[in-house]
Amino acid sequence: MDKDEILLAIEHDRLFLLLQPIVTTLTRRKIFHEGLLRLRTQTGDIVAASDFIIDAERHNIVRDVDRRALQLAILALEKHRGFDIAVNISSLTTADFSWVQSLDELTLDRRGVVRRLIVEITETAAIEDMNRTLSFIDSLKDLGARVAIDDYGAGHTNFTNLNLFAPDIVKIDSSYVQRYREPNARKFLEALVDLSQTLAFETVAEGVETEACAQAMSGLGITYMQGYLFGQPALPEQSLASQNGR
Ligand code: G
Ligand code: MN
Repeated sequence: MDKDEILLAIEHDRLFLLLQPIVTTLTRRKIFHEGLLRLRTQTGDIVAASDFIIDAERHNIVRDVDRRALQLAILALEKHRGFDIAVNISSLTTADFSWVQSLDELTLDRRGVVRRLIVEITETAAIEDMNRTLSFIDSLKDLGARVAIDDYGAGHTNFTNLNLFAPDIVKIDSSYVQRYREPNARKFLEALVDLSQTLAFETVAEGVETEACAQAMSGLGITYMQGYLFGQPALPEQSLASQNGR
């Protein structure tokens, strides 16, 4: 996608968030939602974040996209009280303190909103520059936001990093979740749940599509589940119609 198409979409309010529910494993109550960014083109096509973020990075405008996504999340948090939202940031933003500054500025007079925000950082981005990531995470926590490590297990997984990052939540990559029957995946899931108790983080199983998988996650002691079994990404009004909240 070319640069102007993305910039115009930001300017003309054609970026929007779909929300996908995340439920507790024990009661299947919706507890928070992941905001998934979409772009509506001039001709009305809908493009998923994964299909234009790379272009935004290449054109050096991913900052603008991530700042807009943050704005949209804050607007949604204000409009729909009683539940929390997780936003994704690109790997470049993981080292961008001006994004944290935007969060600070956008929420100056409403700090309660920040406590309902979870920032998802992918493991691969997080380990690119450890020191920078650690201070980025610190500054988010200082503001009262929570931090989730996204797609955990998709990269070069290293349990030591989790100790350093001290995340609030670890989201387990769907590749491990969906292979729960295989001994290797199972061992990984068990070890991670063990570690979650030692390091006091919560866990999300991503990509839960079947009841059998949900039962397995429950048996393992995973805290939350996300996936098509519980809801597709949908417009906030739709997604929240059946919400439970906190
Ligand atoms: O990288 P991240 O985990 O933020 O990506 C979430 C993506 O996974 C979204 O594009 C979302 O639509 C997709 N997704 C959500 N639930 C499921 C699921 O149950 N199965 C599959 N295959 N994809 C899912
Ligand atoms: Mn995510």
